[in-house]
Amino acid sequence: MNQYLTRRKEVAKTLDVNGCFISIANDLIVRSADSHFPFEVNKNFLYLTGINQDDSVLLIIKTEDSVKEMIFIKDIDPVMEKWVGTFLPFDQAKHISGCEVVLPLSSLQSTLNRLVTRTPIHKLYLDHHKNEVNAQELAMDRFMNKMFSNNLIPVVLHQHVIHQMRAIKSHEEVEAIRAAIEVSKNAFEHMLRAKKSLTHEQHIQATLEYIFKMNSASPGFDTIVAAHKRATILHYVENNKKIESNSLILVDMGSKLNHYSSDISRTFPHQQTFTPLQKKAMNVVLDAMEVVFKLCIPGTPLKALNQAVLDFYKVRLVEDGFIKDESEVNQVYYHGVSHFLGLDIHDVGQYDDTKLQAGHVITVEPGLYIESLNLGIRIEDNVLITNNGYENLSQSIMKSVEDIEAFV
Ligand SMILES: [Mn+2]
Repeated sequence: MNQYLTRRKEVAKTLDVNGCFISIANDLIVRSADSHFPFEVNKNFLYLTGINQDDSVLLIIKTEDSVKEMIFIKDIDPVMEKWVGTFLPFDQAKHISGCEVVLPLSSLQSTLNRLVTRTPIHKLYLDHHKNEVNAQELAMDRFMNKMFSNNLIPVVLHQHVIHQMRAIKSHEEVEAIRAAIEVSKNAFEHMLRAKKSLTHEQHIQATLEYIFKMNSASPGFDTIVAAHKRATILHYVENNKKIESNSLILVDMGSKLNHYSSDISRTFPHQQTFTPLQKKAMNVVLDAMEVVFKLCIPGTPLKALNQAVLDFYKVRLVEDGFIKDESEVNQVYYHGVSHFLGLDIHDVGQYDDTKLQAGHVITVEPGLYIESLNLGIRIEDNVLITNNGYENLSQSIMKSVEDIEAFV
């Protein structure tokens, strides 16, 4: 069965009778004058339909004796097609989504009116992703204001249901992530081979992203290339400084291929080899990864992974002389060790009180950041939780001191 159809059937099971689920693809956002930002599809909508076109709408309507699905896509506009390219044809939308009813967007309001009066709909289930109660206006807000401006039908938020589904990856999704990781691997190795001629952070970024592009991939997030003390800034994306000799370079990159992203961090020396201090610090972080890997089995609370890193650091960093007292750990390690990975980089899923399950794909990314030593290290792999443990999907991207020195 079409995977999108299967997923929609799962969503339908969670609706009450006379309920209508609504998911929309997002609209285009104006950049300036008549130009728009590149379209970014709502990943839940993509997950449920496979359709990647702005202004598309999915309705799932459940009544006493049936479930109806409808997808609305933009009416074909031959004039606009000459400017912006072909619109998704209706038969193709049907084929991709496995949904038999694909209608022009211009008929949406009348369809909604009919549903409300004749079905009748008693509850709207919205796929609405807000991070904060008063967050900026999103496409769903605009949609609801336009379509349901005087609405008295109760609304419930239903995005968490799709988020729970998305957290468990299918075989096809894991393969897609694997393919994205392969591109990041190629990019990293290609960049290391060219390293001698790359004198500035932006040269490294350009070299990595060149390989992404050559493999039909794109950056899933703004690539971070941070040398020297700039690597202690977690989301440093300026990437525009000359690289100091003897410094460490941190790259955090994620090629995105067919909508799925990898998220890989590696740290390597500007010269051919690490200094003894850099080597010592690298090995602390690499050992922290092993501590986390051991916990990557179904049933481990997600929170326990980061706690394990903190517990390990409290002993090891004091032992190795990087901090004087365990209370200083938070000054040299100040992010979480793990997040879900998938259609989004910080992928959806329940973060509080969740336990690892087979099918979760998470990052394992301990770091160590000591500004006074001009030292910022982050090493990040992408891990699939399996029935009895884990598979490190990015195992083959070199990360150890020995492997990197040997390679360059
Ligand atoms: Mn990450």
